[in-house]
Amino acid sequence: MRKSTIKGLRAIEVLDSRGNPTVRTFITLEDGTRTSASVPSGASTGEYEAVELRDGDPQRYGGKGVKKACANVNEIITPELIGLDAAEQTMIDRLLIEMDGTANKSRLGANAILSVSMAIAKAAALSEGSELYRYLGGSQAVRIPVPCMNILNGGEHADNSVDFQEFMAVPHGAPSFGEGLRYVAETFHTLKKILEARGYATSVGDEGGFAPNLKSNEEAMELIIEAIEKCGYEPGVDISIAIDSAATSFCIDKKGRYDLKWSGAGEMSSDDLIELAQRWVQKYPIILWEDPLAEEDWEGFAKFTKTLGDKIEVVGDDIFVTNTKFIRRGIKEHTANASLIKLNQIGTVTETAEAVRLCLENGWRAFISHRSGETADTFLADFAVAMGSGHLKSGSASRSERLAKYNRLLEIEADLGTNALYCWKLD
Ligand code: 2PG
Ligand code: MG
Repeated sequence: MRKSTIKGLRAIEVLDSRGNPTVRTFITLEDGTRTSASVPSGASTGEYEAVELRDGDPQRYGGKGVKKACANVNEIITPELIGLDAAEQTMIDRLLIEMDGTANKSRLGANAILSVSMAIAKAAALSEGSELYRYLGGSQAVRIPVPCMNILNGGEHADNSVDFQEFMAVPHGAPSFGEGLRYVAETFHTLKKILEARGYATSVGDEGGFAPNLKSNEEAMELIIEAIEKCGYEPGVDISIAIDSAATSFCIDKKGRYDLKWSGAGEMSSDDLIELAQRWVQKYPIILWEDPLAEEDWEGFAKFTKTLGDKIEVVGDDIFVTNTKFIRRGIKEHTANASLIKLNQIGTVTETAEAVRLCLENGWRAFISHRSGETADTFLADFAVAMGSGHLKSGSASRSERLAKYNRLLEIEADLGTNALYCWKLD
């Protein structure tokens, strides 16, 4: 029997950063290795994401309990996995997919499956005495991602007047990850002072960014640029801005009509939003724009990419849901030039890695992402380094579940020493 043979698995219901139930799975190997993995949960979810199994019992957590998903790990998955070698990640992930048997993991639940898939990877790395990033990525795993720090929140992640969900500070001009993190953490603190001075609230949204009631979406850009400059950094050189519109959350219908309801700016078409983006890209140091249009607006998305794709990174999140089927279509139709990558949108480590590879092999970028509902699990940080995708978003410089990932990246950078690579461009 190999020392990394799976001896036991056990899932329990724990709470995420929003106080909603999620799945944590503990794993034990023959050699005594013991670890656990917890899955995150989104708010602005894509329609075709793998299914997060919730109990639907109104008596518990408003129906959001995950007892069934835990029972699926404990009663259905565990008996099949005991005795298998945790080092066989791909084989075990394939088995999990087969056991579920549905296209969207709705039988066992993607939350159940992913917690097991992640726990297996963590345990195998520990058993081997390897750091997780190295176990998953091999000796090539030396690229630390540029931290895209979401310092201002809107849309469904906040209770304010800003339509676009995330405004991120991107320290691509920094010499190292640690310095980059410092640049954007300082920007975050300076932004707080600017907001205070203008009488705006400095409470934070789900991902730890500020969530003030601004007069317009554009004011968010102005304030961030002011913060960058006040810190002594040059916008566009040291720090640029990335936006996640999360446009599915303000799309009215499948005809490409949108309602900027939070700011009260009113209805807009895909073309109007593309024009707005063109103006903003000309005026502001924007480096990346995620979900500028809704998940069903493939045509608008392609038009957006045709207009701005040579200037900025255009990322599809809800539209691709980390699913190679949709990413493949996107590559063929020039829908975007990058995909967001979220482990729980697809449900296994192997499939997520496949989605990243598909992007990179086709000249696309892959933007590794947390969810708005998170736990202290730092799997994501190691995964980002293993995949060498060059950038990651894990929220702001507040809320420990966000900083846990950034802090883990500091650890990895220290571990890699002079081998660590930090660069926005992949070539
Ligand atoms: C997004 C994510 C993470 P959520 O839209 O990119 O920032 O949000 O987890 O709510 O889908
Ligand atoms: Mg998004």
